[in-house]
Amino acid sequence: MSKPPVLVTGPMMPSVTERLHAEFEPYWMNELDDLEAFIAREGSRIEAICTGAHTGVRTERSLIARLPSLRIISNYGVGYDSIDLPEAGRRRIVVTNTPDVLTEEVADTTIGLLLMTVRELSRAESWLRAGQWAATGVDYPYTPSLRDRSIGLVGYGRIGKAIGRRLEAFGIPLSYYGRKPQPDVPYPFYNDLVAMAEDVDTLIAILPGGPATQNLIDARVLEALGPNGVFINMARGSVVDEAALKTALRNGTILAAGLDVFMNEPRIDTDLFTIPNLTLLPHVGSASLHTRTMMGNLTMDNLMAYKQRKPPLTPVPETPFKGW
Ligand code: 8YV
Repeated sequence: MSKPPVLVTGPMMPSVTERLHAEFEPYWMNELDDLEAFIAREGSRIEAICTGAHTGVRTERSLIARLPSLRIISNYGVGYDSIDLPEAGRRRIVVTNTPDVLTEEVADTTIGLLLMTVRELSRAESWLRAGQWAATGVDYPYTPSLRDRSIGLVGYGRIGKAIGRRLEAFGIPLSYYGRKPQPDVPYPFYNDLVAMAEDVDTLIAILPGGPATQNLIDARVLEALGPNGVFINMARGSVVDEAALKTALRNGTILAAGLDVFMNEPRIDTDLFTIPNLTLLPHVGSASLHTRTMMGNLTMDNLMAYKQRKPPLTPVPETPFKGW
């Protein structure tokens, strides 16, 4: 069977790289000296794109437009906000993602980041490692607690529900925000984020990025969350107004924040490093070997489905499969 040419937008994990070489003719964008020259030479042959949020490359209309044979964009990740969906849909290019296989991992990491942020766990460890315990002989200062909190889930999809299940076991009252209420959910529903922020003291963002959610968490929401407020972002950097968040943390408008996602990853705003009441993770929500291996397998299985002219396993709803 011939090997379809695939444009890969950046480095992939070894299991994906191996399968790309075995089954396809891969071209790594990050290794190309001259993308324009490559597209002029090979663009008309490219049938597939393999991409992921970690590559930092946006699959924009301008790129898609120059690949006339493109049939599938296989995304390593559940979020696909870096892909121009209207253009893919118009061209009947199928976009696939990796739902479900990362749900529980991201929910686990969310609980970790929440605890790190509220109980200041990484600050306490840094204090210990810096010799402060021995030098001062006093205990680390008492921290805020999860015990007296109520949490609003900003987004209640698959991962939001997995986070909710964990927080229920913690005995924490929950609310959720979305476009419309979901059936059989026992928690209060809000379609007004400022109203939910007024009623809870902790927000966890776990909803898709993209134009519809751009800067959803803005100065008004942070103001409503208030001086005991904690904000956790597991979604995309674009869902929060980062400048407003920095101001809110510095002014005490809210108490603390924990971020796993940022604008301009991986070259994020280094000013964030100077804010003490901010806990930072380098976009590791799903990044265990176990889960990333499953995501890599699904990314490749979708590409293989194209190669074998079978239906894709996990097309996104915006680009339904209608035949290759
Ligand atoms: C990415 C993620 O897949 O799934 C997502 O949407 O944000 C991550 O798990 C990761 O950045 C690799 O591209």
